[in-house]
Amino acid sequence: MLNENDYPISVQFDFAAGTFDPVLIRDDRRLSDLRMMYRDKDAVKRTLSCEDPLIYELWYYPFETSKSDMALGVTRLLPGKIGDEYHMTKGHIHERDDQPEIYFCIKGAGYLLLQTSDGEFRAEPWQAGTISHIPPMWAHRVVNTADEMLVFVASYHLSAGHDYRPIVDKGFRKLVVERDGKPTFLASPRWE
Ligand code: M6P
Ligand code: ZN
Repeated sequence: MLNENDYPISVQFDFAAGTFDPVLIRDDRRLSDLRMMYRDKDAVKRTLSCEDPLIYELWYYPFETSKSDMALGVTRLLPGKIGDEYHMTKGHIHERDDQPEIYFCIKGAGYLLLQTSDGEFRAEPWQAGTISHIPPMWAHRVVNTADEMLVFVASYHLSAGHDYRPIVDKGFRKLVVERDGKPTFLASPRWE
């Protein structure tokens, strides 16, 4: 017997705008939400003393049925840097260790950073059209290294859960910073 949440739903994605309609939940992440993630604490302080810039927008549509759940998320990551470090998502690992995710880069360019709790690290170069599978047990973060907005679509089970603690505590092994106008990987001092 189907209940009212068990029927198919479609939303319409606008590729040029990087938005979809209808959207059920919208959330903003500002520098104050990411202050622990950036290396240059003086740059964070200096910026926050005059403004709290928007780093990314999250657009969600949770599909919850009587048997399962799945989320559609669209992340809109603005171009820019804090100090010399590019704008990025906070990054998280799933609370459930059997839960993967798909990320699909629609617009812009940058990197998907992936890391296990043992410190295995990968950086997947991203451009519009790249689709990445994030296996279970890999923390994930997206970095925008271009001068336009980076938009990606995510799909995952809502039951996966978001754990931000390992990222706040130690961060990723590599920081993505600008050197001579180009994105460069820097070993994080927190891993040395
Ligand atoms: C994607 C999904 C979401 C995540 C968002 C931003 O849309 O992975 O689950 O919340 O990106 O990433 P973060 O939570 O690390 O800031
Ligand atoms: Zn995830």
